[in-house]
Amino acid sequence: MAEQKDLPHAAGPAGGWGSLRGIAHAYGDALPSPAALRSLGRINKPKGVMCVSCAWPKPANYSAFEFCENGAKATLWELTSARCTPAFWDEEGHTVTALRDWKDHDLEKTGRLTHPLRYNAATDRYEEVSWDEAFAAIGATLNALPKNSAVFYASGHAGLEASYLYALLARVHGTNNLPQSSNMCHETTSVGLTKVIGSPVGTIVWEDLAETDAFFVFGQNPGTNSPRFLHPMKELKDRGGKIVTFNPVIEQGLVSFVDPQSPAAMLTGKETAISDQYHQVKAGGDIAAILGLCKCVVEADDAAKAAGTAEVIDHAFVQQHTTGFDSFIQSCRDADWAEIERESGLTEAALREAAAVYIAAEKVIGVYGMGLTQHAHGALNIAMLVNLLLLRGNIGRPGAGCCPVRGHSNVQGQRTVGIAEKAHLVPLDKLKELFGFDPPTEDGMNIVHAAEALFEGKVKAFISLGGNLVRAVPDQHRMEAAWAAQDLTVMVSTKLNRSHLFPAKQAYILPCLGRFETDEQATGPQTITSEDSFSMISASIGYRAPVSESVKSELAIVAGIAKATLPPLPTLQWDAWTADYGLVRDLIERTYPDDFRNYNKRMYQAGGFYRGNGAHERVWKTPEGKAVFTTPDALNSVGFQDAPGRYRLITMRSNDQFNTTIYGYSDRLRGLEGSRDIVLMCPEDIAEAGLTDGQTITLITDVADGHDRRLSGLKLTAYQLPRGTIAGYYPECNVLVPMQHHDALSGTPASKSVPVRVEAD
Ligand SMILES: Nc1nc2c(c(=O)[nH]1)N[C@H]1C(S)=C(S)[C@@H](COP(=O)(O)OP(=O)(O)OC[C@H]3O[C@@H](n4cnc5c(=O)[nH]c(N)nc54)[C@H](O)[C@@H]3O)O[C@H]1N2
Ligand SMILES: Nc1nc2c(c(=O)[nH]1)N[C@H]1C(S)=C(S)[C@@H](COP(=O)(O)OP(=O)(O)OC[C@H]3O[C@@H](n4cnc5c(=O)[nH]c(N)nc54)[C@H](O)[C@@H]3O)O[C@H]1N2
Ligand SMILES: [Mo]
Repeated sequence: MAEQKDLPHAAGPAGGWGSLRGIAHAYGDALPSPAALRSLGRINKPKGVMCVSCAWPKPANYSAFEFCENGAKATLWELTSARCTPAFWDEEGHTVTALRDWKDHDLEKTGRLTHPLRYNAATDRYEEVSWDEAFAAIGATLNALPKNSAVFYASGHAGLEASYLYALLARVHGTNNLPQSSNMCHETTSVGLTKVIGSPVGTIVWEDLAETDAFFVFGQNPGTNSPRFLHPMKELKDRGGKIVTFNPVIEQGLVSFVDPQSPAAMLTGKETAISDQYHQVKAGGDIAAILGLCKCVVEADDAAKAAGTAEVIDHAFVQQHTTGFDSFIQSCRDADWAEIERESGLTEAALREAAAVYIAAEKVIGVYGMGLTQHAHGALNIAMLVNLLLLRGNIGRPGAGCCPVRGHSNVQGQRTVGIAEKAHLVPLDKLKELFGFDPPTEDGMNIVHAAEALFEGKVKAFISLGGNLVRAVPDQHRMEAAWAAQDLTVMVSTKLNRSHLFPAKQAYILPCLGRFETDEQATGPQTITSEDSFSMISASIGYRAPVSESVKSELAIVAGIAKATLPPLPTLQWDAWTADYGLVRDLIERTYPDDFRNYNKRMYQAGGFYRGNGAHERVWKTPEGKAVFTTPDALNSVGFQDAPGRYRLITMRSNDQFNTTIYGYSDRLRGLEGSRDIVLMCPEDIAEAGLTDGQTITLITDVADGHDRRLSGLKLTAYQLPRGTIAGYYPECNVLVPMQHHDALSGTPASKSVPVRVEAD
């Protein structure tokens, strides 16, 4: 366990009074109406509203306040009473160009968007436009362009119904260019997990959390990004289970937790220690670390065999369910501890301690997030974690499994219902049968492909269903220029953001309802559904008055664009579908009958309904028909060589943001306050580089590809990190990430190890 007293910025526990202060602070800043606070009680309840924040599931037996600090912040941020009306653009200094100097926080703080807007290049401002005019112009422009020059992006916000129709719109238009935010996030999981266990998503269900003996947590930060996960973690600790964490940064949520929903804990300040062991692996060092763990398991199994005691490897499982075992085992035996230590930054002794917990636990859940996915060999990171789990049969039995923690509340579900650039993931024959058109069979572009095509001027139109792509992707400066050079940008948004400030020749901002608002259509109020990290699908019903009479639901906007763009096939019932979302759910059920059986009824079940997952039942949908052991061909995941003066930069989230939405400047759980323009480095590296704590520096990307990428004015901040690993905030650091620096298999940007140099300002 790393020594807390060594931390230059020791912070209080996750949860506790600090989290209530965090919520109160966001409340003060986000200006919600008092009724907004009452909305918190409706989050994640049956017939309530699914939290707009992360994709952590809601339990069937929900507690009175099934929300968390950051869910509350996201809610209050959406329910702000501030409005960004067309009058905003009449004010002095509010030109698009001038607004580029504003911070992300200040842009979104202008409040909810209330009217459809069109960019006017003559005044350099957006101005109000009617919905009909906007739809007609968008349709005409899309139809004048080559079909494959249009891209239909989705961030993971919109519900399953709008998402299904959005994918249908793109395909009837003639393209599979349907990238999604998961291309920057868990695409490594979709591709990497599918390769080794035949499932693109996690294998555990809610009940497994209560049964497990240990969590092994790699590169996921529940305290900030999925705080409701801290409750099952605390429960595991209360029943004597173990948590072992691998993370270069000491994340307070993984150190200790005070349950803000427990009056006793709040009054006594009783902290639950979360991690029994905290291993500060180097950024990109997980492959070596996990190889070390597996080496210990193999050794223990050999010893057991020699001593005639119970086997450590589950050989019956391995025999029946896996392939590739012999080669992998050989690589464990061959692995050299000195190399493992050098590549992971961890000692053999520390890894042996972690392996002892793994071996002693009967049921283990492997948890991971962006710390594994966002690397040049991210898919190998995941395959290594799966290797570890497979050795002891820890997939597909109660209390055990693989748990990727997803990001956006419906990011997984959007992929389920057809937002996918890969044609083979979609039942195209079903679409043809249902709608009578020939869906495109050629793969579309993922985010990296789309960005590269933008740089080459081949993409001419970008439609965004939510999100802030220009700010979220790598190579932000190149993106901004290329984005603005297009013929058309259309952004379906709730708040103003940086992507709006690089309008194409024709640019529209189309404001949509938030999830808390009543979605009143011709047949009455509508329900939407979403899918969480555990493949549970549940309903969400808004009940607050819409922010303005001029906003539309996401589904109505998609239908509006579709009607204005596509030929009027009799099978395309855009008006009827907009009037009754139940009809869209019927279509989803007909397209995916196994997953969505009896959809319109089951969506109201407490906790939602389970879509099912082969790997959970030990049915492996891989080409081999088995789970696959992967022999590593690299010992770190960074994809570049170490060199003197070259650091591995982690781009991290603060406790006061949701992706590019910045609530404030308090990263409370890391003890960092007041500024996001900082870079963290360990004291030894600061000294060796001849720098001093507190001085301002420039980060320069250490890649020789003809592009100069740098970020200046960052305050160097001494922090307890492994040697050679430094950290700065996402999205600010996105100017530094080269577009070509991504996971080899899935294309997920390698945002957790960017090669950079440091220069004093
Ligand atoms: N409040 C809040 N909630 C969110 C979000 C948000 O921005 N704010 N974003 C949502 C989204 S879209 C997503 S995808 C999830 C993201 O949630 P997470 O997956 O937790 O993502 P990050 O915070 O980017 O990084 C996770 C952790 O990886 C560690 N890490 C970095 N590099 C390495 C490495 O090489 N190895 C290991 N082992 N660890 C490493 C970092 O220190 C960090 O603690 O959260 C979702 N929930
Ligand atoms: N360097 C670096 N880059 C990263 C990451 C990283 O860790 N490091 N993380 C990556 C990850 S995991 C992700 S998921 C992406 C996120 O990328 P995106 O999903 O594109 O970005 P967000 O910041 O989530 O989008 C915020 C905007 O969404 C809009 N919005 C909010 N709610 C709604 C809604 O209900 N409906 C609609 N239509 N719009 C809404 C608002 O206008 C808001 O400004 O960023 C990626 N980029
Ligand atoms: Mo994400």
